[in-house]
Amino acid sequence: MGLFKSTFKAIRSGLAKTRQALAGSLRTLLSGKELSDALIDEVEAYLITGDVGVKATTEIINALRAAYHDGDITRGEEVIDFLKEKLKQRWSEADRSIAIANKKPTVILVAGVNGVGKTTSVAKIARSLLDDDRSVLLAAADTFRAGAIEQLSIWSERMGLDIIKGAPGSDPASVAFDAAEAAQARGVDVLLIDTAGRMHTQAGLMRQLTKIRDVVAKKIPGAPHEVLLVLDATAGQNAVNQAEMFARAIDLTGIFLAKLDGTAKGGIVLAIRDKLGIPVKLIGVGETLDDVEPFDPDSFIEAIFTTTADVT
Ligand SMILES: Nc1nc2c(ncn2[C@@H]2O[C@H](COP(=O)(O)OP(=O)(O)OP(=O)(O)O)[C@@H](O)[C@H]2O)c(=O)[nH]1
Ligand SMILES: [Mg+2]
Repeated sequence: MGLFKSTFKAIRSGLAKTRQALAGSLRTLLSGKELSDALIDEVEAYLITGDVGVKATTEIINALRAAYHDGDITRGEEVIDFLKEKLKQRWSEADRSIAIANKKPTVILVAGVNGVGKTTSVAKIARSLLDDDRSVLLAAADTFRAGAIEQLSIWSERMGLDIIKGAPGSDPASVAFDAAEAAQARGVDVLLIDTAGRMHTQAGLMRQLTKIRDVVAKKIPGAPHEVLLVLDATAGQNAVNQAEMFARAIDLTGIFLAKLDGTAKGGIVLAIRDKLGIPVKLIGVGETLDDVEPFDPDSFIEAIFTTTADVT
């Protein structure tokens, strides 16, 4: 289902830093050269720098070396296409779309560490849903950080959306409960719940998150239909560690990888794919509401390996 529209151009511009670091450097390294073991070593170093992850890099480099020794690849230029193909092969057809419940409302719970981009991502998802002609209700269940309710309220005003909020310091689970009730009563299509930033080490806050989930599930059978973990792509391997920890506390259905535009570490998507069984569903490529894209592996890989010269 084409819930969110993907444009190759937007992904391309959002991934400019990763592209420069990976494809740009690789092309400079490889062009006009005979392939050699030494050159393959250098390709390996670039993949590691791009945060593609050790597992994926090792497997791909072994395959490249084998192809080179078999005489299937002899020129540096051929390596880029080989890498693209191998990287694309690493993704299964796992469902990356946002789950929409048969019976309204669909509930999407958004969680993550402090400052990763949760609130902005909630607003972006709301925008995309509105563009898709779905009605949306927001829940400001971050009652913890001063200013958080206000921040989501500003987004809601800009989009003309209703928002359910509690008093600062109030129980976020009760805000979530009120919001679930309101979403049902008003017959909205999707309820989006923003939560406070928390570290996996903060046991009390992690329990609060599962409590939010539980009250919503009690009110709306089958909810939350999505539990999205927002990760900050600039955090590199740290983001992978965060995801592992969160997954232990709460069942995650997908990852929203924010701030891909701000990093050369776009290869982190691959590391996430290898380490966790959780699909990256959406990517954030900037600070405005439109800067969200569904994650599509093929477009993603094309975007990081396509230089300006290839685009007409
Ligand atoms: N460049 C870029 N910046 C982003 C993106 N997503 C969020 N940001 C910025 O990251 C900063 C933090 O975003 P928030 O949405 O407030 O993050 P949060 O996770 O809700 O933060 P807390 O509620 O304090 O835990 C803001 O300055 C956002 O504009 C993105 O995809 N790209
Ligand atoms: Mg927030």
